[in-house]
Amino acid sequence: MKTFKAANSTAAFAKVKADLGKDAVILSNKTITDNGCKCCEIVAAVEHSPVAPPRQVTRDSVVDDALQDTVGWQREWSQIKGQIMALMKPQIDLSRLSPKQKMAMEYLEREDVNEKVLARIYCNLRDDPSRSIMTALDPLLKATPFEPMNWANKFQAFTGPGGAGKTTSLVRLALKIKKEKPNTRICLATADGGRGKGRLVLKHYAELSGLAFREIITRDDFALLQKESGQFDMIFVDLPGLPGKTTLEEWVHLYGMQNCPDMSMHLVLNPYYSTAQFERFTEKYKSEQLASVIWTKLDEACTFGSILNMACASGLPVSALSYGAGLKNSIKAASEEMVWRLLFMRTMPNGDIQP
Ligand SMILES: Nc1nc2c(ncn2[C@@H]2O[C@H](COP(=O)(O)OP(=O)(O)O)[C@@H](O)[C@H]2O)c(=O)[nH]1
Ligand SMILES: [Mg+2]
Repeated sequence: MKTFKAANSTAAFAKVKADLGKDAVILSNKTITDNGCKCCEIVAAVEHSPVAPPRQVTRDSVVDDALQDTVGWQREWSQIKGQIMALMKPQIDLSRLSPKQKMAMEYLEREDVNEKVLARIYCNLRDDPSRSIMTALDPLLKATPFEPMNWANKFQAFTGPGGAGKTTSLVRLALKIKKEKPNTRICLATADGGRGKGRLVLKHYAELSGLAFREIITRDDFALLQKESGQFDMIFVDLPGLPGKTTLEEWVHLYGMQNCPDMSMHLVLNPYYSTAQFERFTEKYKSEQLASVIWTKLDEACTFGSILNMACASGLPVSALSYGAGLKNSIKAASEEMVWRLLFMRTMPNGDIQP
């Protein structure tokens, strides 16, 4: 049994994993005061349990296991799908398409739309030379614009890799809603206190715009915020970039957010990560609570195929598009048309055309 102290639960948990490995069991996780500063203390241990006798495998036990482990089940299914797609790839015969369809397929490939998605589009087009590329694409991508009427949950949390644009997007979307509906009672909460900068940005804008500000150092603070959530119409939660081996599911458990039905999580990503990196992030940020993807730094990207790839891989809608670092006129609630304009015309959501 060991005690770990750090500025917040994220950092303390990273220490637990580095020291005790992935089988560590958390015995307690509290906010404490150390030298006058609030911080997190986790007590963790590694359990050496006797090896359980092998369970008899029956049809029911297999189904039970699968139902209990929905994430594992999805992973397996996505691997199977990947293998089917790999087998299908040589079957893509562009000469079976009409010249217009073929041109569209070649264009999408140049825009970094991946093989899996191209195979799906091909199957949709193959048997009907008059079918337009847009009717084949339409079912693959959905947008749910980031506007309060579409996102009714009280808690809106922003997750994703460090530097992706979580804090900036959160601030801009919160200020946009405040401007459109000044009576909305908004709270900005940060669980990213450790590194300092994001926390200060959030605090600064909260003070400047008359929004409430809360800090989430451990699960105790989140429980408190849930208790006082009646005071607010919307609570924006800024999550930290997760250290090396920590997954979003582990992190959410650590902060007691897994049983918060009133929370939507948005994954903030840039379109220009490599394929391997996207796969890594899809694994790391997989969660039942993920509700949308927010794409940022569109102004810095030269292809946008990854937006479609991610929509197909995750089934999540796109909710917002960010295309500049400034606070003003740099983020928009997403629509499907905006994404297609990006992909086919390199047109930013504000109408600017990418050279
Ligand atoms: N060019 C550009 N920069 C952006 C965009 N969104 C965010 N940034 C910048 O990216 C950097 C990291 O953003 P931040 O919100 O702190 O990322 P976080 O670590 O995910 O919270 C900051 O310098 C932002 O100004 C965008 O759409 N375009
Ligand atoms: Mg941040």
